[in-house]
Amino acid sequence: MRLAVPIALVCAVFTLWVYVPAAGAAAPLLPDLTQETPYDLGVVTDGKRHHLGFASVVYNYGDGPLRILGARASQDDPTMTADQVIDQDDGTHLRKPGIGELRYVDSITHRHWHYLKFDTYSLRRPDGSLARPDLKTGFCLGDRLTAPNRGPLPGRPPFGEFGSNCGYDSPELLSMEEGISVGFGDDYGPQLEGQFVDLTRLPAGRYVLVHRVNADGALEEKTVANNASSVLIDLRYRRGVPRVTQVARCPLSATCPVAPALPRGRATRFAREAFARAFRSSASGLSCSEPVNGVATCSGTASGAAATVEIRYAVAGGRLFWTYVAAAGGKTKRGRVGVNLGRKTSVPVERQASFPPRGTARARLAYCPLIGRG
Ligand SMILES: [Ca+2]
Repeated sequence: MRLAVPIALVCAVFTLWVYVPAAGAAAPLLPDLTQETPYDLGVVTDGKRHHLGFASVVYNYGDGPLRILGARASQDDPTMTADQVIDQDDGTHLRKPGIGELRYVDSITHRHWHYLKFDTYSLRRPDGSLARPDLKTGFCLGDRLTAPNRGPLPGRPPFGEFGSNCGYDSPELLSMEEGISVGFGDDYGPQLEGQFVDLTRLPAGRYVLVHRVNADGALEEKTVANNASSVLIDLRYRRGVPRVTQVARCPLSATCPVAPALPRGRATRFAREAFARAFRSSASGLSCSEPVNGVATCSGTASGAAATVEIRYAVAGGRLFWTYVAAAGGKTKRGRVGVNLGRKTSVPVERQASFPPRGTARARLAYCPLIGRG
């Protein structure tokens, strides 16, 4: 674990926390932030500009709470320096300093302290390159909803420890605590401030909407393997207005679609079809070995000679295929077959007269109907 033990950085303002050396016998109770798949997608358009909105939620399925403590020396400093405070199983705490900043946001719809860059949203091309960036500025973390039951959570308190007003209407504060208790989550509805990406002038095609928590790895947690989830969309235009279809959902993956496991039986079925496609004839006795690293090698006979077929899944351009390399009679043929990704969902489109200019209080009002949220 990369925890520092900043004895010299103990802040006299906070007498609640006890600092102990990391080498002690106590075990840290780390949070585990889990990024859920983006949901409630919707397009808002005025005919010229188009925003793809979405809801997001992060749960804590760890052993201890995510506890973020911000502090500043005086009100002259516009930001608080944020530390992560980690509970330990003996009741003491560790502190990881400098994990980010808290900034007070004062607008029509926001009057509280935001932890910056907790969660990031991006729209990416199927090759992973960035198509549209994150527009979110910060998060007011809190225990806003109960996490779905996915197994024992010994650290789950009966009630959430953290509120969700984040120092509402209190710009004078010198310290601020935010966080997410074990077994609770922090959610944000679509089209709130920064809960969208800008589709304007984006070419038609397939894109992956990726939500990733703790993207910079500043927060200590049990694992980062569950920190990203994504949705594959298909973007088209009709009379200049986007038509977005949700093609696939990919929990716990930053890429979408994801190639599924290739069972031996399915590989054998694909191999028979592949041979028929390649040579317009059937191979007899065709059977496949157990796939290794996603590749199945299959063999049989055709017209009394050896026939082989290699099968694997492949993802290209936001589409899922199974591919083959078939060989018989001294000839080798390659091909790929598209896989239906299942039910597609049309993303609703809402029209509005116009978008207010960016950066104005009125613009924030359009996307942030709830004071005290976001
Ligand atoms: Ca995690």
